[in-house]
Amino acid sequence: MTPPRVPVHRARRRLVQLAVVALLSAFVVPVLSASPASASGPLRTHAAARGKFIGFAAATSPLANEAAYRTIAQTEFNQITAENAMKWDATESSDNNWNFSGADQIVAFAAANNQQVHGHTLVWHSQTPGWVQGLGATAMRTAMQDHIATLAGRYANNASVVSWDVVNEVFDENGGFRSSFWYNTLGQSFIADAFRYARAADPDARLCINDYNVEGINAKSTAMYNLVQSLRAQNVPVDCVGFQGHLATQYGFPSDLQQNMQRFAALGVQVRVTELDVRIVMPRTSAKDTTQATYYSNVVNACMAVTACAGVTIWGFTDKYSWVPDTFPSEGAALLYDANYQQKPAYTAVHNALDNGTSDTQAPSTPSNLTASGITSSSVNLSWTASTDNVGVAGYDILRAPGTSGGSFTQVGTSTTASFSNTGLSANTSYRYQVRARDAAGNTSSVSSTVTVTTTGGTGDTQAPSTPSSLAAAGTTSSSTNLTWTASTDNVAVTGYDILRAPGTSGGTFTQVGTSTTASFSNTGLSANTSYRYQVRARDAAGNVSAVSNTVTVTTTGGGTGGGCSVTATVQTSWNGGYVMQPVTVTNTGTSAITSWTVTFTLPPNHSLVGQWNGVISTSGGTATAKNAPYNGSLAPGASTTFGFQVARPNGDGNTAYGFTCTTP
Ligand code: 9MR
Repeated sequence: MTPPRVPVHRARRRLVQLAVVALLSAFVVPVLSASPASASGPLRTHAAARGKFIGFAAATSPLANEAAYRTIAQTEFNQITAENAMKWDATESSDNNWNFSGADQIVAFAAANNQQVHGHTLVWHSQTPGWVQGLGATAMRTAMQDHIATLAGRYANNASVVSWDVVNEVFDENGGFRSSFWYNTLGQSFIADAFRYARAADPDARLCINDYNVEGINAKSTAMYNLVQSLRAQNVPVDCVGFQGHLATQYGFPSDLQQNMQRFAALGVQVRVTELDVRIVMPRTSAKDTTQATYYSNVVNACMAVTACAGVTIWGFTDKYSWVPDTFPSEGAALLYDANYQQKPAYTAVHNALDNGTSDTQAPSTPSNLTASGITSSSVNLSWTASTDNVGVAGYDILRAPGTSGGSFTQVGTSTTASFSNTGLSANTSYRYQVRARDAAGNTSSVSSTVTVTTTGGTGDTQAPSTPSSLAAAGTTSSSTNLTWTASTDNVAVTGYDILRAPGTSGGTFTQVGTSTTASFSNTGLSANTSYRYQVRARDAAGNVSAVSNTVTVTTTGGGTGGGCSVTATVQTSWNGGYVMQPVTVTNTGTSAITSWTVTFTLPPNHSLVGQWNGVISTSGGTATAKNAPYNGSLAPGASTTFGFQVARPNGDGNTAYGFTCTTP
């Protein structure tokens, strides 16, 4: 078990903090000269090459006023979180009295520098004004809904803002719900409500639950795991889990961070490190710098090793601006740069973990000969001469500005070939286009020449195709189904159909799973013994879309019969009073696929199950029965899956669970 850490969050008044900062800064003396910068290429280049983001929490004042701060912010990072500017007290200090200045400032900076923004945070017990805290249940829920709708809604169509912390820090250290004014007034339903309101406000944003001291496998992270699992089972739109990562060298590194992220990933959510910093007990020494650097590389390496980990956000980058000394007066120096913007060993550690020894810093050549053709009242086809690159061109960004001059270029699409069709334009309207090339390392070329396009008059086609009818499914196997429908008609011509699918027999949302140019579609890659709902809609060349067809529900067949299984169980960690068994590995030892498994085992007297993941465990007396989770029952011959659980036991009792046997189904 990770040793308990001092809670990292203290609610404080901003004014008090500012006073403390002023007081402390009178005593700040530079302690160490920073290590020389040996690393090549900025952090963001290497992160992008690995398909991840590397971000920082931005403070609005230096972002506006300090060139040195701005330069590092734009050069090194491809992701930004507002450290304070998007919180409730900053945005809606009294009911319906909005201030977006700081939030807009950060979003504009990110857009100008091709950085994604993670919104932080919609619902939190801290930094929320008194007027909210004092409301009765109905008014409080309404205030929450209004706040989410207005704030997340403001950026819903902004390409830079891609994700939100919907709820922040809802657990206490023992894994119970935090006794906040939210919980005390509304009960735990405020969490599901917040996610549903956020999805309604911005249907495309990735919606996260965020907390601290959940980096390792412990009671708090297991409570979070169980909550995310149960919310998703109820179709509450939780897409992502944020591990804040406020670490301190004196409390040890949570060595099961990667394993913990992996178990969340198995729930189908994205994971991310949202607020990383590694504080030390002052003063700095080179030994402490080295330990700190190791913590930073461990975190980055864990994220790199977990496919579902989107990236790492550091809670600031310079020790000049860090929350740590305000809250822990004898601690600090938690970030990558010292207070004079000199890189520390922690910077090099992050760089090397991202770089992984393979750095490509050469940008592709500039795309040339950009031309427009096939201009209609609502679309244009662009083509250009392909770029070249020392490693390979990974794709092109398509940029567009309004009118024939002025305005700014923003990205409207990407292409992996040297052409792009831009649809959804207004009739009789001018647009300017440019393209730039990127490579896998995230190096971007200069932009091409500009081409100006004016769409044709509004005599275009505005009539949608008729609705596809008689949608039916046939030939359903354990992994596929064939759909057919009666073709639509259109005043010009039907150009294709969108195939939409929702999970289960009710609930969930329909998302597009394919397209077809004929009145049939075969959907493969389905799970055995599983229900799905389908709809189709038709489109024409002008982008007009029909209503959706009738819904057809399909249940796939079982995935084979028979097959045996084996189980091996490992004690991952134990302490006086408890232990974690992980991984418990189930293997299909038969010759045909299985679709479910059951593991039984014995808990010694007075042992009780306190947490479980990737399986559904019930107990009766000392006998425990673990069945597969909905997503890990299907195993091909020879394939394995794992689950885990945590047990509490009497102090001084060294026994662990035993007698594991596996059967199918
Ligand atoms: O870094 C933030 C600091 O400037 C604020 O004064 C403080 C107020 O509570 O919040 C800090 O950021 C917190 C983040 O929003 C949520 N997780 C813990 C962070 C550190 O306290």
